[in-house]
Amino acid sequence: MTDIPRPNPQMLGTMPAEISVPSYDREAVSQGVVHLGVGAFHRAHQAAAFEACLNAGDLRWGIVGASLRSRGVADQLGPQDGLYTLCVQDGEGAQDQIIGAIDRVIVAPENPAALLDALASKDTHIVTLTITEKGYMLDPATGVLMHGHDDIAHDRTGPEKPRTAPGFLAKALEMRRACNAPPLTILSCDNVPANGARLRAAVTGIAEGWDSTLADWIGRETAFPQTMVDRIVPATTPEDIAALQERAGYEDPGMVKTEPFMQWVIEDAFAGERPDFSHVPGVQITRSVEEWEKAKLRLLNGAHSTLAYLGALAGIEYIHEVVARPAGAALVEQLWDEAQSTLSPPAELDLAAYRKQLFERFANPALQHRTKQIAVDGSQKLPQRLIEPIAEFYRKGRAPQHLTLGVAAWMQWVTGGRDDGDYTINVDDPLAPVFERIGHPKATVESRVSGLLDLREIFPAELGGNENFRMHLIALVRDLNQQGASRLLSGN
Ligand code: CS2
Repeated sequence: MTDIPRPNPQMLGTMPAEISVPSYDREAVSQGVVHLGVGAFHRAHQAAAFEACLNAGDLRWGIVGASLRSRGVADQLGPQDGLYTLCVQDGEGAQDQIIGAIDRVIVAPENPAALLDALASKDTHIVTLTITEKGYMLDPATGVLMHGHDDIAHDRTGPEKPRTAPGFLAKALEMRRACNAPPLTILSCDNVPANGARLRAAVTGIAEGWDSTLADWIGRETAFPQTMVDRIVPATTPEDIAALQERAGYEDPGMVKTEPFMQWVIEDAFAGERPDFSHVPGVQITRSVEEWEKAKLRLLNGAHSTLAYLGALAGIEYIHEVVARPAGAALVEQLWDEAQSTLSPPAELDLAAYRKQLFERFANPALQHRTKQIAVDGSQKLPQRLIEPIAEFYRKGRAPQHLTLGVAAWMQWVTGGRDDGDYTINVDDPLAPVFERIGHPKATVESRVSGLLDLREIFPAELGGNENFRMHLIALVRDLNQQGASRLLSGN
């Protein structure tokens, strides 16, 4: 039996033509980018955009990746010299590309000094982040830094070994000031509203605890443009790795699978050197990102969360299966009608075409995007996806039906205990212990709904204390509790 090879630099010259490989000399690349949170999303999104710049001959944009928690990605990519396969899957087949942009992966808890050095290096011009909503250490409803959190309290002492992304950035900026490094652009690439401004607030919130002149210097010298990122990237499964091995002849545990669609809208507010993104499909540089972001969060992510909670409660494994049901498809359109009425889209964004394309993306059967994957971390996601548009409805004296159903499904998921098939629900969320208390075995629907509405980190007072909203949710959660979510999705 011969050993199955892993991706490696020697194999790049002999790849079959169907698999594209880096067209540049990897040895000649300098690392202009440091990325925090080198998970699947980064590898399918920003890394693919920087790879396009490298393939176009601009060799400043190699990436140093960092994991802030586990060493999983370092273990996958280390033996592969940073190489991995991006598999773009539509209903028809897969398009495989070996990406060479990632030079190495640093595991921050094991080697914080290496990460600080990379962030402070004069070659580094751009830092990108995909650390998920909870990585910002901000109160989800208000965006204020969580001063009470142990890791923030630790990082505010100015330690040599920070623990959080804002802590690493503040420390590295202090080092850059000391060595006169060129201005840095820090691009938050998470689905967080006003992500640039929020990250700036988190980083300066830490720095000003040590030295107020540092916070001022960061304000002057560092750019935190707002961005909107979009690409559906389901978790890679052992079956995906086996299928790639079957067609390509190598084993790549670092592979990522995604859809053809990709969008990255970046505010035109860089501080120093930047790549020429004009030739990279899907990347747009624009003066204002806000309305793009709102449209994406409320249409794509709002529908995603609603379908995920209802689907997961009903025991439906994948998003494409939820929208394949006529009742699931109808629900998406009704929810979009409500969400769309809260938007003021930019002139270039044709919402009818956007919705049509989005529906096709949800329906892509090749992606196998798990409802339970999207159901993770709802406390961090719901405010911007569903709760803000609902609050806007109530401010105008109207009560939205379908957006509220999304919140009710989440409430049932986090405090109902069991799904329609009577399986125990495993809630994955930073607030899971709080949800467990609220959803204790003797809790009534009323007490569950009221307990959740009292959480000010999720519901602003104007909604949490709104009696009409509470009654509406109680009716919806009671229905889900008694009749199940399957009934809603089967249309009976
Ligand atoms: C999803 C997003 O898991 C989730 O919460 O809604 O990751 C979604 O797939 C991306 O935002 C698409 O760009």
